[in-house]
Formats: sequence, structure tokens, C-alpha cells
Amino acid sequence: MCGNRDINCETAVAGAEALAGDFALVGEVGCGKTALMAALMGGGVRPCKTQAAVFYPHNIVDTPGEFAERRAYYGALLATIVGVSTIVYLQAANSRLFSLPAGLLSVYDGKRVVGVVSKIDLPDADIAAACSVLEENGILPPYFETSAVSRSGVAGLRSYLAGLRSGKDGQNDRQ
Ligand SMILES: Nc1nc2c(ncn2[C@@H]2O[C@H](COP(=O)(O)OP(=O)(O)O)[C@@H](O)[C@H]2O)c(=O)[nH]1
Ligand SMILES: [Mg+2]
Repeated sequence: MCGNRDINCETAVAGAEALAGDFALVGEVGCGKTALMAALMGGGVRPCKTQAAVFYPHNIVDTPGEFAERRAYYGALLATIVGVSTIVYLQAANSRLFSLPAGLLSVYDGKRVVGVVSKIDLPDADIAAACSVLEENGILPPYFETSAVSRSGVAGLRSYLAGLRSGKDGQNDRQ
């Protein structure tokens, strides 16, 4: 049992066990973190307003967009990501804004930062522009392009993250 009505714990725990991740999803409010988490988990998570960091088994963490967007929450963001080895940063395909000050994701040495362009199904998606935003802000390519709606790119990201856990480093090591 868990107290969050938006999470079906059995399904989410099974999804987390399969992924066995050790990563945190980070990005601006509404960029699709929780929807992507649900897609990665194979269900069990209802996309809804994320009010606090949500911790799943195996150190898989969904963060609220406010952690990235508001200076007052940077401490909370840093305290949350200190325990994970991989930060998955989402840039919505229809957004040109980068939600963090330069360098915040590299405060800790040795963390892998993976760039994801989310919501690629949107009619106003500009994937090339979103990739440029990531690169301009120090997140190195290659990037995963995903849609939680069409599920495009989700399996590739899932197997990359699962590969990190088993020490295979996925298809691309972005350390
Ligand atoms: N079209 C589209 N909508 C998405 C996608 N991912 C999330 N959304 C929608 O965007 C809104 C915010 O998603 P959410 O996952 O809660 O964003 P978060 O604040 O980053 O956790 C919701 O209405 C989702 O249904 C996507 O890949 N494609
Ligand atoms: Mg959320």
C-alpha cells in the first residue's frame, strides 16, 4: 500500500523492479516527467500535478517542475539528485526555455546527465530547436526523443536506463 492515490503501487513497483533504475527525472513544470515515468513503468502512475519528489523502488525519482523552475527549490533539487547516479533532463519539444541555471546539474561530480526531448508528438514540436537548447545548456548529445502519448522512443530510453543498472552502460555512455 502507498498513500498516493495517483499511484497504483503494485504496477508501479513492478515497473520499477523491471527498470531497476537509479535515476531522477528533472525538467520544467508540464514538460512531461510524470507521463514519461508512467510510460517507462508500463502504467501504475497517473500523470497529475507532482507536489513533491516521488521515490519509487531502486532509487527512481520523479521531481516536481518547481524544483527546476524556482530558485527557492534549488536546494531541494540538489538534495534529491545527490542520491541518484543518472539525471534525466526533459526538454519539451515545443519549449525554447531551459528551466535551470547553467551548471546546476553538474554541481556533483560523476553524475551522468541524459537529455530527453519530450512530447515529440505535439503539432508545434521543434525537435531540432529543443536539441539546441539542451546543447547550449551543457547537456551533451545524443538525445532521446520521446512521446508519452504515442510511446515513441520510450522503449529505447527504458532499455538504456535498464542497461546502466546492469553495468552495460546502455547504448551510449554519456558520463
Ligand atoms: N501530447 C503530449 N502530451 C503530453 C506528453 N507527456 C505529457 N503530456 C501532457 O502534458 C501535461 C503535463 O504532463 P506531466 O507529465 O504532468 O508533466 P510534469 O509536470 O513534467 O510531470 C499533461 O496534460 C500530460 O498529459 C507527451 O508526450 N505528449
Ligand atoms: Mg509531474
